[in-house]
Amino acid sequence: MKKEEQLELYYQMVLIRRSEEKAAELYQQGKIGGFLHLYIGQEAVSTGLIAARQPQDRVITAYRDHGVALNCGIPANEVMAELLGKATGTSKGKGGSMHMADPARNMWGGHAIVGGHLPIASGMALGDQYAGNDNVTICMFGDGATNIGFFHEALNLSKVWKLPVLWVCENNQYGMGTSVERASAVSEIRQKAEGYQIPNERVDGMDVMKVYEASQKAIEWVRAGNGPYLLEFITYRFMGHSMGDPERYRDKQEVERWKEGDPIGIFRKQLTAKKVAAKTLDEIEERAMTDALNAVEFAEASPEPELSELFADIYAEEVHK
Ligand SMILES: Cc1ncc(C[n+]2csc(CCOP(=O)(O)OP(=O)(O)O)c2C)c(N)n1
Ligand SMILES: [Mg+2]
Repeated sequence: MKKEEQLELYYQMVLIRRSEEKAAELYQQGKIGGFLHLYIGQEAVSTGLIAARQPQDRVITAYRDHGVALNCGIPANEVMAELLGKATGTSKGKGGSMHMADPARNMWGGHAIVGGHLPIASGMALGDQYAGNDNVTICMFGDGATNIGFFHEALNLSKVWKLPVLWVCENNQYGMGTSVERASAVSEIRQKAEGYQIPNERVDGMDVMKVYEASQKAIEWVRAGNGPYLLEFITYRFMGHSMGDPERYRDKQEVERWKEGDPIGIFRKQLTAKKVAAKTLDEIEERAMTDALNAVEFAEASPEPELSELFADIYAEEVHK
């Protein structure tokens, strides 16, 4: 990857971090309603993964979706406005934190039902296979989702029908307050793909370049018509499951240990070793901060959705007319 592209990835990772830090503040001020699940600590996964996709490749994920939305090219202003429930948000302020979406950018959401979007991913891949194009569907989900029936149905059909889908498990060690060891019969999530004879790989998810390389190989393998592939990225969320999590299930030392391997810090060291000046990286960090602050300003100044919008964009529209 060219140096400029690497610097762009650095920018994206810092933008996610700064935007979410601001979002946490806004949540505490009562300006964001509902749940807020932060991606802080996991930035390398979606940043490296989505950098490896082509624009025609579809991305679908769970509710921890702010970083994914930014990586897919949804402007920070629209992500922040969505968090505040404003009409200028990427889902017109009617989706909120868990439902960031923009089909024009091939970002198919933001889904709140654990595992519920996996069969949707198989369906999208089936649609592309039927249409005869070479799009790849990239479906991201947590370790917890792999204990749900949807996961097994979706993986099974994807193999039976040789669907062009890349399954991406973000193993951040916990599903809410339950560790992988306590919830999953196998500790290596990738082993679950073996049951469906889906080729798979376990990769360090704190190193954006390793994520990128593994993702690029896997995406092109799927695009070549070989059927599904599963990647398991080992990562960690630095914050609670959602805002207000008392975190009684893990000790502070464990969190501190993982923070020593901060994906932004790791990437900064790698770039510095490649002779990128500290000043260049500092400027990128400042730009990300400015963009996050501008996004907050834009979101706060934006209008609420009109009442007339209440029944627009829902299946039951006709019934309510
Ligand atoms: C079907 C369903 N069951 C339970 C929940 C409640 N719930 C929300 S998040 C979550 C944990 C999921 O963990 P994981 O898939 O590892 O994702 P992470 O939060 O770690 O990103 C649960 C059980 C839900 N949203 N949907
Ligand atoms: Mg998890």
